[in-house]
Amino acid sequence: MRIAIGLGKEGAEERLEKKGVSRRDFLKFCTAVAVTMGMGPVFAPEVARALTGKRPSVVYLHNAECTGCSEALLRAGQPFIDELILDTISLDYQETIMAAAGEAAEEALNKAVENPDGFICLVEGAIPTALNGDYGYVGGHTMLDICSRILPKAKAVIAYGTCAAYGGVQAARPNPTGSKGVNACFAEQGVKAINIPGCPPNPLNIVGAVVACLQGKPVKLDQLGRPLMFYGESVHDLCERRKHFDAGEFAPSFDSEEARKGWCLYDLGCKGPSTMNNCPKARFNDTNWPVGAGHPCIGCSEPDFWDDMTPFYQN
Ligand code: FSX
Ligand code: SF4
Ligand code: F3S
Repeated sequence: MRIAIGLGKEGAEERLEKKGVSRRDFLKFCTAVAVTMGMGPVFAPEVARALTGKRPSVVYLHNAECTGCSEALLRAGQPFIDELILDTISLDYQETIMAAAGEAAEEALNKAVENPDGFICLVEGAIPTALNGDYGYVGGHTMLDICSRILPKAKAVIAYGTCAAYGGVQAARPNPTGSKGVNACFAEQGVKAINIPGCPPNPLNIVGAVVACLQGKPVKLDQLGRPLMFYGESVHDLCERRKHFDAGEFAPSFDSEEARKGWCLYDLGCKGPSTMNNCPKARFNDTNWPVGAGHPCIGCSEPDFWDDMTPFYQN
């Protein structure tokens, strides 16, 4: 059966095919996004339409971080996720991957921000606020200044990664750089970012959030600004080892027969019970997730996890 996905008059389907993304692969990816968004596979055509309609202007800002979030997105298993993101949105500014440098890059940023149709801003990394932002510069401007100039003008702001959402490793005690997440920094300027935490987050969650923005649908958030469609359940409640937890079967060591048999990793430090995320369902690269691979959850999508969830291998 041929499913009408209505890829629009702009020829997005052709553009993707030229880059080696078949219609079938694209639809499979849209199905995974729709399922992750909790809408079910039948909504794949709707996701496809959102991703291939009018190309929205996107500005992607980097702050204090390891850039693992970008890597997770660009190295995702689906060979086309980068094509999809880079081709079907108009990524007007991205410091890590853009060809432009120096003044040309600055100009690209200014132009994108003045786009009369507006722009979506993705933010990666925490914002160093101590010493008036002196701990982090891009192109001669502090990250603090850049974000406070750009974010209030965006149609939507998405804080991608635990660092952008809550400060992450940069904000770990004693936090000499005064690093903070986007909402902690800019709420007073009217910024209300959607948080997609994880260190790094699952790319399906960021694509799902972008799709929701493109569809203009209200995104229901929890008290920590995370979309309930991705962060509404705990890792523990979704975990495939949960039956062993309930039966009191705990692996005594990483290299034990019990660990291999799928027993619960709680005694080895697993923080799944206090972590809200969909990792067991939305596996990374459609392959696996930490606990599935035999490593305890370290709570990487929770605020202050470097302080509150450590030591990682004890409970
Ligand atoms: Fe943070 Fe992203 Fe962890 Fe790294 O940039 S969420 S340190 S994976 O890369 O911000
Ligand atoms: Fe919960 Fe972790 Fe045990 Fe899974 S391995 S059931 S997340 S404590
Ligand atoms: Fe992070 Fe735990 Fe998922 S460590 S990737 S929230 S399983």
